[in-house]
Amino acid sequence: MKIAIVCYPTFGGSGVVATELGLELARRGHEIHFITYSQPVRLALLNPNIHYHEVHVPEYPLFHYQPYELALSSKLVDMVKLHKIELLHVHYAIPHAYAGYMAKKMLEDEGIRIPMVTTLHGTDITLVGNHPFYKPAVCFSINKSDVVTSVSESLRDETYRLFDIKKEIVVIPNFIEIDKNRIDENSPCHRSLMATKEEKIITHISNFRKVKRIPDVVKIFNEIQKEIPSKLMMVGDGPEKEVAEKLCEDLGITDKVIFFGNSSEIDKILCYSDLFLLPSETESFGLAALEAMACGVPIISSNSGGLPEVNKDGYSGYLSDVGNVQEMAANAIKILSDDEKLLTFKKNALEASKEFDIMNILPLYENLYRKALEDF
Ligand code: GMT
Repeated sequence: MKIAIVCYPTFGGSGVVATELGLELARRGHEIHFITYSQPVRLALLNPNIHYHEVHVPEYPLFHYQPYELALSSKLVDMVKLHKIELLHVHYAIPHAYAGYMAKKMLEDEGIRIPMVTTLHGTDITLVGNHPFYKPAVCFSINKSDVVTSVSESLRDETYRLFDIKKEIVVIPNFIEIDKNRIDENSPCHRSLMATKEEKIITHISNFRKVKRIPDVVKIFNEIQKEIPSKLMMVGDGPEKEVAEKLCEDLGITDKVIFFGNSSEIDKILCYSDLFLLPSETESFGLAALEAMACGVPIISSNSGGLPEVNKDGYSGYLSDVGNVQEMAANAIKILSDDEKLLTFKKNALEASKEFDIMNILPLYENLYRKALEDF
């Protein structure tokens, strides 16, 4: 199949999922065209089936806001015609589903019909899309998509609750390439660079937005380090990073916390991590948690959104109510203070991640595309 993938090219989960999906589809012989405003961070163009088309938005002083949707839909029209693309798969409803629908309509005017699959990822529904200024356009473009998928049951239910959706929403969970992430016993882990033998390593990876409850990460760690010698690895960047740095200073734990910034080598950090913290306010899935689990790292998370579908309470880690820092810290200490228990949780985390192996999930997308093309 010839498929165009529209996504955000950043470190965010939706862009990562879209890129990994495209890469695996290309390995399986499909022709994949990424259409976005810069090269996706995880995209290596080393496969003849992968094409990348950049959307340029010319700056014009009249515009207070440059019209990206217009440039994207025009680019989609041009690329579909030039490469005879058969299907559009847009990740993150805003503004991709809207621009995709406009492209479909423009193509229809020229006698070209093409189905559009929209994948909902989370904040496009729960935080941003739900804002009254966007809601009518988001609802419209979801209803106008030919196929709609969501990355968890929780997100599907939230979408039905928040919007007047008339279409079936198919749940296809996020995925991971298990083999790639499995810990290689022979490769050096560089644990000794980060902590002493006695210290446990706790990790958090995110875009440091408010929704991730970054101060809770620091507060949970603060409780842990009182009981267990440990270090906290903070990976990623965003508006709450300075807040976290300040809090570490106030709590007198700066020497125990390392801020890495954005990294494309998270597997290397996860390989020496003992525990992963994700106390988010809401999380449609929690791809970062799944990536940690695939590296054998247990999860202490909130129980909001789709997190219970990924992190199995009492098995791959523990779930607590949002904001219950004391319980999260107590559960972390319970796992970390007993080496045998820690080992069991590490094995369980890896085991639980296998449900989301790309080899199980990718055929679901392939079948969905085939059906979309047949029904169209
Ligand atoms: O919040 C993030 O981590 C970024 C955001 C995005 O749009 O890229 O992530 C959302 O999509 C991911 C991939 O499907 C999910 O794993 C995240 O849970 C989801 N984030 C939220 O729902 C807050």
